[in-house]
Amino acid sequence: MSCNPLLLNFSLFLTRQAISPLTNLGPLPRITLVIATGNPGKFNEIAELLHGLGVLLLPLDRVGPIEVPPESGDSFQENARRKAEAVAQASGQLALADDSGLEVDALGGQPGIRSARFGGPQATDADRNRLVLEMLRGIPPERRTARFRCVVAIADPRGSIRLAEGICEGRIALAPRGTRGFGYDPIFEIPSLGKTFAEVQPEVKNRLSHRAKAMAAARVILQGILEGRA
Ligand code: ITT
Repeated sequence: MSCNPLLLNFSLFLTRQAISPLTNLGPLPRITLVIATGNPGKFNEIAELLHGLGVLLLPLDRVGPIEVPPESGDSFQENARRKAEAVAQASGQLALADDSGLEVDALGGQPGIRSARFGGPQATDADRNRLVLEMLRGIPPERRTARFRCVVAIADPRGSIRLAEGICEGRIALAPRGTRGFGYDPIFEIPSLGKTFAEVQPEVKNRLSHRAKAMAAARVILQGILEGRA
């Protein structure tokens, strides 16, 4: 039995728009986006920052084993682009990758693009925080300026790539404080709040952070894709 493609398209359109009478669930998301990160802290923040956009988010481990290339580029842009492209190619889906890190002025911008590997492959977040504090020993608060930088890449399996960037200025605390967040959050202080990112509620970090700024621009890009403009 053949099916009229116009009817099929129309019923798909209805399925996507309507509330399901069977389950009472709302409209189906119109696009699927693979979040190309192995870092659960990042995934949770990205999911929160894309809330309400109507996009189905797939964690990397739900699209099968995909080899993400090593971060061997010499910029956040390059690394984000490589991760997103590799995942879009391997999954056949739109993919979003985030490459981010901490730049400490008194350390000449370190750890920078090596943020995830700072202190060696076995180092934990706590080890990396201790290392940064150790390297800044004796440096007064006014010279402990730093920023988080985040570059988000959105790759289409057909090869198009879009980038967005966000920066959050702050300074390195004298000791770790707080238990929320991940990575360098316990030592990254927002001067206007007098608190580290690990001391504030997730909503506050998601309003001020480098990732929040990059994802605000990424939302506009995704909105364009949803509306067929990009
Ligand atoms: P993926 O590459 O799988 O996404 P990753 O942790 O290796 O995960 P990056 O290479 O981008 O990610 O490294 C970024 C590192 O910078 C991350 O491991 C943290 O240590 C730190 N970082 C980035 N954003 C942060 C944030 O919002 N709060 C605290 N630390 C952050």
